[in-house]
Amino acid sequence: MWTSLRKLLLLHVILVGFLLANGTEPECESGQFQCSNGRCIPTPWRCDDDDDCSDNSDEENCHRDAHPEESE
Ligand SMILES: [Ca+2]
Repeated sequence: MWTSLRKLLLLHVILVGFLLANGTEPECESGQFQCSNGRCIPTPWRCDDDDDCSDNSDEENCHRDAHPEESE
């Protein structure tokens, strides 16, 4: 009885630790860009003239040299 309780407690600690590790650090994986609102998008989506972050942060600080066909 005591051992099963300890097992349950250990499982609980592992589960909570897992959830905390995932919940408190919203870092993006490699190859992803993190928006100002914490959302992760694939890096190629950055500076593609499409608001993927919903706050347009992926379209900020872009060097607009990639569209030579656009008329000024
Ligand atoms: Ca975009």
